[in-house]
Amino acid sequence: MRLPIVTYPDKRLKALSGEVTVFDALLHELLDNMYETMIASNGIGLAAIQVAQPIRALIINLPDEEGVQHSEATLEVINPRIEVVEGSTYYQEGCLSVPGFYEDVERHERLRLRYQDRFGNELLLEAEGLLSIALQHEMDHLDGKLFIEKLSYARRKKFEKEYKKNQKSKS
Ligand code: Y12
Ligand code: CO
Repeated sequence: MRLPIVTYPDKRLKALSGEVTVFDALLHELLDNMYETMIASNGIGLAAIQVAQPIRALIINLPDEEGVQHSEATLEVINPRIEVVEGSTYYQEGCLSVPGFYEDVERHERLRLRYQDRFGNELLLEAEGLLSIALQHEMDHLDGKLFIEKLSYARRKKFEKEYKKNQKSKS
């Protein structure tokens, strides 16, 4: 089932999401619905809070070299903890909760992550490139942070101007 996406400036996006303690069918249904919602919206990453569920769960599905997203390539990340970070990189980010706005954001280039899968199994992941960036973007959602909060003062003003302009053109 496709779920409604919570968009800026909805206050729910500022919530600190709570640890997942129960790895049951309800969690699996939420993850499946998040996947359907993300793919239907042309997304590559989604955190549970973006569909109004304040739990520490996120999914990522990066396209292959031909730009195709395969369902079996979906990474489901529950209760992530970053252990080690290295380097710095910039990438033009977008977010399904901030539609129509893209901006360069600085992130760690590589990271090591401990997390759990949908069954509660503990896993370790070393990530770099786009996967590392996507993980950091989605993990920020778990702490109530949006990528626009990482922008410089000037770029944040640019965002606010564009946002107001878009709102006006809708009314
Ligand atoms: C690198 C940077 C950011 C991430 C986080 C995941 N972000 C997304 O999946 C964003 C997707 C997105 C899709 C949109 O829809 C279309 O392009 C059709 C969109 O909508 C508009 O711009 C109107 C906005 C964002 C992962 C890795
Ligand atoms: Co986002």
